[in-house]
Amino acid sequence: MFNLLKKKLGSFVNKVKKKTTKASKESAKESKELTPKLSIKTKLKAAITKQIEISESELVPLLEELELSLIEADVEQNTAEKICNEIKERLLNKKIPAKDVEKFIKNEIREIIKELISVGSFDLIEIIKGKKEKPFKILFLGPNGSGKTTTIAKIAYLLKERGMSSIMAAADTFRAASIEQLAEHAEKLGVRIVKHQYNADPAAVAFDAVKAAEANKIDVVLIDSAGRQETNRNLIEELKKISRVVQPDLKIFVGETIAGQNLLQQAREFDEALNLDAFILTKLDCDAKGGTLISLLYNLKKPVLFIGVGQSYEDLIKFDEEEIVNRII
Ligand SMILES: Nc1nc2c(ncn2[C@@H]2O[C@H](COP(=O)(O)OP(=O)(O)OP(=O)(O)O)[C@@H](O)[C@H]2O)c(=O)[nH]1
Ligand SMILES: [Mg+2]
Repeated sequence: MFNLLKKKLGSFVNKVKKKTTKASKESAKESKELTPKLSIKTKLKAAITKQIEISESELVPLLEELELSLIEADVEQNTAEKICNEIKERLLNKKIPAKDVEKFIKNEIREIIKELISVGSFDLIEIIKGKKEKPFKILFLGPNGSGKTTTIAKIAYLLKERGMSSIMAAADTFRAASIEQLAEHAEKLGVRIVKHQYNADPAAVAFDAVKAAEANKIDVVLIDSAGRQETNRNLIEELKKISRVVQPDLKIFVGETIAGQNLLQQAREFDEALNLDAFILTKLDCDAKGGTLISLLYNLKKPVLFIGVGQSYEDLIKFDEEEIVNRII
């Protein structure tokens, strides 16, 4: 009896401890004010001119703090450093109103980051509608487990909502149960699917899906592909072959926001081999801070078409750079 009580009390204490450390971590995050420590000389000048110019020595600690915040939010390390250097160049010796310095600087930083990651996106539905000859062909590719198959189902759902037809190509003939997984989505969504046997040539599956779309006047072909543990050479060759055979209108990289620092490297390798057109990033609902998006946009300069925020078909939202930057700063 006593032991049980002790056990219960112990777990209660642990829970409280966890909560308070979480709370103190959060307040530590909140206490990152990004406030420059102004020198007496700057303050005096401000009192007279109502403006300040932040010197390098005042700016450096603030930028160190910012770099840390970016890395904590999963921005890739070199990218965080480059962004901070850029901010330093732009803020150094800039005339700032002496009132609300902190608010002004935070806004400036937000605006600079937004500008650095702005790549000009496009609307997928508009682009599809804009193509004269049907079908519009999209190849989805990316690392293992990143959400390619689920995202294809979400896109098929979206197209249906917008009154467009689609057909799925089960061109992941590699992973066990991948064909059944896609077929299940196709059935639920009432969408056609083209599939072959496991280990069949993925390019042949994609080719047949395009032919079926042409014969049946289907608007869009959604081509699934295999993922591997790393960007394995065979996979890259396989994807290149699909690309050669069906000439997709878009090659979309599907990556997970929770992949953290690795994501940029993965996307770079796929991009070098296949010349990507756009990204869809998944799992932003899984406690991801979103810094991975900043790294991709800053370095690869390709639009992010959608963000995955859950496992249901509706959980696909348009990317909003404002919201991502606000999540981080
Ligand atoms: N929470 C959440 N889960 C997601 C999201 N997108 C995909 N998933 C889940 O992630 C897991 C992997 O998704 P898949 O669609 O099978 O990923 P894949 O890239 O096709 O995987 P492979 O075919 O093995 O390379 C599944 O359990 C999905 O339900 C998302 O936006 N949020
Ligand atoms: Mg898959």
